[in-house]
Amino acid sequence: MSTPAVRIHDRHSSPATFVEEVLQGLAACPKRIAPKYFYDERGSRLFDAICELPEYYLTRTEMAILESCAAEVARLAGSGSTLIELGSGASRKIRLLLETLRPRHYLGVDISREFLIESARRLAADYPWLEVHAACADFSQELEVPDATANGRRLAFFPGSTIGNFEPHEALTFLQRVRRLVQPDGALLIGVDLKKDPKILHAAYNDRQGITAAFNLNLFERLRRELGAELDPDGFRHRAFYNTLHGRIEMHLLSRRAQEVRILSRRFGFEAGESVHTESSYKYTVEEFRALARRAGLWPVRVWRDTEQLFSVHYLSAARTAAAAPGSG
Ligand code: AVJ
Repeated sequence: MSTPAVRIHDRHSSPATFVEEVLQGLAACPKRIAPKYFYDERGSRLFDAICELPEYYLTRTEMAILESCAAEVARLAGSGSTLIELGSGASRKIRLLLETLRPRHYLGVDISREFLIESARRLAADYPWLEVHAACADFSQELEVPDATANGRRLAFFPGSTIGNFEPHEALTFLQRVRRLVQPDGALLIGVDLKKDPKILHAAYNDRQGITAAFNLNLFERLRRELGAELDPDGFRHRAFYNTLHGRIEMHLLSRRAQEVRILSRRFGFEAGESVHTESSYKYTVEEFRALARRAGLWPVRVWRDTEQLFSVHYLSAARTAAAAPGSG
């Protein structure tokens, strides 16, 4: 059997950026590295394993919601559209929508190139009627669609509560960018984790099997593998907690002792207990998120939640529609 056709479109995000950001982030106070760098191939696989964890309710809850709202999304979006999945990863969630939605084009956008292409190939093999495109891009930059998909109404899909990784002002910028990407008649379907009992949140980011810890620590493994960093991974441990004031989970790599890390002849001193902030995962109430979306010019049309109110999926329209009138959804 021939390899299914996937059209690949590369964007920026050169390896130089990784080095530069790491050196800059470790020189900063407090130290930090952006969570987008978790997702090399090993990191992407570890993240897939996280999604299967009993404590990590996000993935299965969102998938159940998507299953139950697919028909309504199809009705709102119409068929023959261009479906743009942002941060597509393993592209499992999109499968819940494809049969019902019947888009003409699918465009997967992700920073992890090999992983992206592999999943796009599988999609193309499983949905022969679909035109599959893959764009390797860092969506903290301006988003564009390849010319081949330029026609047709656009529905962006941003699942997994990845929006939570952005600081609120960055989330606003990102939503504005998505609005430019999908307009004039497009929409965004987005998964957003909800504020809830911190105990549930804490467990989700401190799983008993230590997969989240391995995922977090893989960032330092990457520094060793890719940048030749001199760094003792056993000298650091995973730390995750809910910051109530900011409404976010924070992940850190915590130094167990005073030590030094060397990368390309630069030295970074750590005190015992000092950490590198590797991720923030913001949680929103439905109203908080709607307010943010409106500020970006995206109009809340519908929201779906699970019965336990753990997770939300919002359908936001770039144009004010009858369905988006105040009080609906
Ligand atoms: C992919 C950003 C949604 O914040 O829950 C999972 C990443 N980090 N476990 C999240 C993650 C630790 C995840 N997001």
